[in-house]
Amino acid sequence: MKFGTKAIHAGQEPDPTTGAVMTPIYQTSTFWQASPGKHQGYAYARGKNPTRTALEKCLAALENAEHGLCFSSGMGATDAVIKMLKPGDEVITGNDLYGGTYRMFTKVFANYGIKFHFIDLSNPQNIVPYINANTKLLWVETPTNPTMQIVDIEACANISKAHHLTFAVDNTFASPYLQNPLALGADIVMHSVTKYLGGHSDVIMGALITNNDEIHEKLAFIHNSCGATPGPMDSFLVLRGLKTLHLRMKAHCENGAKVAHFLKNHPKIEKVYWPGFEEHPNHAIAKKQMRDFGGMISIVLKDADLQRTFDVASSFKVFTLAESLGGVESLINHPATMTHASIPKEEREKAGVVDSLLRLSVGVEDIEDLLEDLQNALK
Ligand code: P1T
Repeated sequence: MKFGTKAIHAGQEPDPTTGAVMTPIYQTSTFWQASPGKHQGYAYARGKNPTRTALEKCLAALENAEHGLCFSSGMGATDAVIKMLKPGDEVITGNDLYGGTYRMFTKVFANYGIKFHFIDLSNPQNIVPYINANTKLLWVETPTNPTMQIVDIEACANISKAHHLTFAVDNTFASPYLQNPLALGADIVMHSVTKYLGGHSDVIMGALITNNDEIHEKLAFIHNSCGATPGPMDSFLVLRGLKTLHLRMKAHCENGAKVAHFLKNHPKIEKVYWPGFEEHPNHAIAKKQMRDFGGMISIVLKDADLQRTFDVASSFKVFTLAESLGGVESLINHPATMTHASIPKEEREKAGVVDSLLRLSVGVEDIEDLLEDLQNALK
């Protein structure tokens, strides 16, 4: 089955009791047992709920994978991956990450004796000197949030295999429409489902997808034991959102390319981060591992102090100033004070997340309105 057909149908059969074509919202915490342990596959909804099962199957299908698990947020999903580790274990990851991921690694799990190395992954060979006998996990975001660095997934997978590391990719910015890390050798794909998969800025959810039975068993155990599981209503909303994922992503990519080219020639802009430009340092890798370049773009304003940056960010009429991304509506965000505020200034500036950087999530509105809004806000 092709991608769009799977987005609409995978994991979803007409309801066996009523024939309902859409998967019902099974709003129940528990399930009847004929005698102790004798149930119809569902016992207690933290462990399993039929609406969530349909969604997990659909998400796994979109990554061409065997197993999917949905979590109550993207952070909940990341948390479960790190909980596979033990005190003393080490993780290698990028130096440009979603601020919440950086915060969890440095402020939560560092206290449990797990060591994190934040390094420049634009050349995967940079990983090798950091590997030692304690290194267990390579955690990669690509494209990165917010500077749109591209990390070579296949090269990272080869290094991980050679050194017996588990390799996880946060595929949030690309979505499975643009990139399938498991096919390139990753062990785990993580998604903030909140973003493109949900697609309508009305749900917080995360997912972990894998083809490795052993990893899936470990993650499923943590999922049920620690309990960061989403409810059936949210699962239904994402199933509904997924039905247009392929249509939305096409439109995000088209609008994203037009906005990126418009901004590139704008006199008030110093720099545009978008992997579709030929001069992007890893454009060739982006072309190799992604089907298109997406709707996420970051810009650095020319000669702008914090006040000027705030003034620009607040003057949009169509783009909404808000955290998050990947919904049908265009959003603008100031990473330094919003999504990446928990990263110390010196750290974030090493990756280019300066005070004059703004991040755009280009939505699927009419392109003329988006370009006019940008033109007016950048005056
Ligand atoms: O918000 P949540 O569903 O918990 O997902 C966390 C997360 C994980 N990974 C990436 C790459 C992300 O961008 C996010 C969430 N990001 C934002 C809210 C943001 O505006 O960047």
